[in-house]
Amino acid sequence: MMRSLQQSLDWRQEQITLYGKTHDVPRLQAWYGDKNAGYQYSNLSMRPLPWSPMLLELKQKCENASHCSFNSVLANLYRHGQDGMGRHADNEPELGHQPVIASLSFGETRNLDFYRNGTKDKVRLPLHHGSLLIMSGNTQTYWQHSMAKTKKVLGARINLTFRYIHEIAQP
Ligand SMILES: O=C(O)CCC(=O)C(=O)O
Ligand SMILES: [Mn+2]
Repeated sequence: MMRSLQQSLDWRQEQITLYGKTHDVPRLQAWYGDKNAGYQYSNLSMRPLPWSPMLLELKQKCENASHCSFNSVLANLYRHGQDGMGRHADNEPELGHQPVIASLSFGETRNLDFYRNGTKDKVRLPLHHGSLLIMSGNTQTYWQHSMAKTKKVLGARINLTFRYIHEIAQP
């Protein structure tokens, strides 16, 4: 599964602009989903790639396990220990109130750290090959999460986060 996702997904290097400087994000990403599960940012519309049979099969398994339905998946490829993800909450308006996010991990075990807003509380979850993490309820309201980089020499990890993207009214 790991090999086949690594070879078959359409991995892209996204960039981010911070304080006027453009950087590569420290991982590769791919976004798949239903045609109407896109975002609209002013005059820019972002469309997911169409589902592959393997992603649809994994989506079905996550739906069965979570009793929720999903219309898109954001895939992350952490190539080595120097790839990671900064602290954030998945709280975009398109995800709606109390979103359910089903997160599948493959390959190298990496730690997902959760930080309780306004406190020093931190919970470290090692995410092993084949594990399913379901974030739901108030997780995105009261917690942020991040995947720290590490100097350890590590192999690749793939993470699939299945989400339901709502169509939102445009201003
Ligand atoms: O790689 C992970 O386990 C976390 C990914 C994540 O937080 C995200 O895609 O929003
Ligand atoms: Mn996240």
